[in-house]
Amino acid sequence: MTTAPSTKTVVVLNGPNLNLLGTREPAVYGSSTLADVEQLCRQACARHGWTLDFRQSNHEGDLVDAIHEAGRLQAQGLLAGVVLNAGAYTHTSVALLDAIKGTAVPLVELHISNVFAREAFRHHSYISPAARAVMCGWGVQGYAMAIDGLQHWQD
Ligand code: CA2
Repeated sequence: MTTAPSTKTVVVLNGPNLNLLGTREPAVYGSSTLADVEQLCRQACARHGWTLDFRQSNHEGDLVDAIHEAGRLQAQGLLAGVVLNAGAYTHTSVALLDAIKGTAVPLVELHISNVFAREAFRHHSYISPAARAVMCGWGVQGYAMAIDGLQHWQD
């Protein structure tokens, strides 16, 4: 007897301070809250029949652990992909770079704002060399666009 395949999961990871979304700096990040972003992601996943695992952490190690978890899903053929907004860790974290390289998860690096139109320290990303795709400047709608884009990487 064959068992029905489990649905694939999209892991959306949000780094430090993104829990403050919608409460400050609306000119840079818009007025949507992180709960609104989760809702957008849930709708996008529903379009593709995928399960959503949506998380935010202010702690670098939690994000590393979440990427390792995604790697285990990937090994079981149950990962559609990872969308990572690492926040300020984008510009500092060799640990996240190593986690992405070490797990080889298909990952979209995402930023709400156009980081290249901002301060010079935001122009460098430790994550980009290990990401399959990089998106910035589309506002929170970028999350849904990134999830839709994962469709192109499925077998
Ligand atoms: O544009 C993005 O999505 C960023 O990843 C956001 C990070 C920033 O450090 C990156 O350079 C670009 C900051 C996230 C903090 O989000 C806040 C939102 C509202 C109020 C305060 C912080």
